[in-house]
Amino acid sequence: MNEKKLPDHLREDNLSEETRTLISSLPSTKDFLGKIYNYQGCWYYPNTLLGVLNFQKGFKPQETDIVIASFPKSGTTWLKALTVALLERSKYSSSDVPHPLQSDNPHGLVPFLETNLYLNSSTPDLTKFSSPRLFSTHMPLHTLQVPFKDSPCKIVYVCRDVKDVLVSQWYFRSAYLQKEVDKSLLESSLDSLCSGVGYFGPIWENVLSYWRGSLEDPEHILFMRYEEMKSEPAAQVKRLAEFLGCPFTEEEEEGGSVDKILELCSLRSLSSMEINKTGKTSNNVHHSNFFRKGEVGDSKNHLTPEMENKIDMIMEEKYKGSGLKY
Ligand code: PAP
Repeated sequence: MNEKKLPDHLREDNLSEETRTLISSLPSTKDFLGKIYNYQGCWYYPNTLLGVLNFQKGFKPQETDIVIASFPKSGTTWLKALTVALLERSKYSSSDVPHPLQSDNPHGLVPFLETNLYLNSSTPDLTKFSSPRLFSTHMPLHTLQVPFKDSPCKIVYVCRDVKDVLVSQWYFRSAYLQKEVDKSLLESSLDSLCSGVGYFGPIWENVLSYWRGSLEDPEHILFMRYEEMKSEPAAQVKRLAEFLGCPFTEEEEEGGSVDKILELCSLRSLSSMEINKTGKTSNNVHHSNFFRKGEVGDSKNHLTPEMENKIDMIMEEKYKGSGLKY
């Protein structure tokens, strides 16, 4: 694979000699894209790892910060859109004013700490963010919390059935590698997910870190599930609004505000916006790649019963005793 074609955060061309020396002592291995390193229990491609280190070194939290967290392909784009729509709803209640979601992709509005903002510097310019600042991450909770220690910021995590995450990851990877969706990439993605040795893996540790965090500190960490957002969207969006400290008023509910937000952020609406049909992220990923089917259980159409069983068995063992059911 030609490195230049890969999105910036998956490459290893940002590293200074100093960082190379620093990360050379970390456990490392190779996956289908290149070298990955284990830092604080999680695997990263080199440029992303530099972003994590930059973030831990330079980030200064503010009390009102909000972080959207997830394992990749778990519903991040949707949760970002919903959060923006909730927080901005009073400013854009009239349809004459263009909504921020119409001028940028949710990933542009809520950038990733490690793969966007801190990818190239430990002191990025954050002055364009107004309070509450909205950030996102795929890092596990303990890594995120290093600079956020003792900060009352709010973290919203979205979790999704691992089998659907796998299928979504397979399609996404095929798109940015500009390859046909072929079984060999599905198999290597399955191996990496099950072994835990893959980008942001192990998925179980990522999920469990936020699950436990949400049980210990429910005022600051909200655990959401993609499947519940699909099956009871209004209840889940109200739950999110309450957690973020901006609950819907009776008047808003009667005026249909919940449904308007759900409609604005639906896959159909977002994917048909011009910005999401034609734009690219700062890391060079087509916005359209973030929108596919958005269904629960699509894995049934792609995974063999053996593949499903393998994931279910590992998941059962990993989540055993945690109280987390899937
Ligand atoms: P990311 O981690 O790269 O940001 P993320 O947004 O978490 O990706 O996951 C993409 C999945 O969310 C896709 O699922 P699929 O491949 O199974 O279809 C995508 O279709 C789905 N998705 C994106 N936007 C929405 C939305 N508005 N409503 C529901 N699902 C959505």
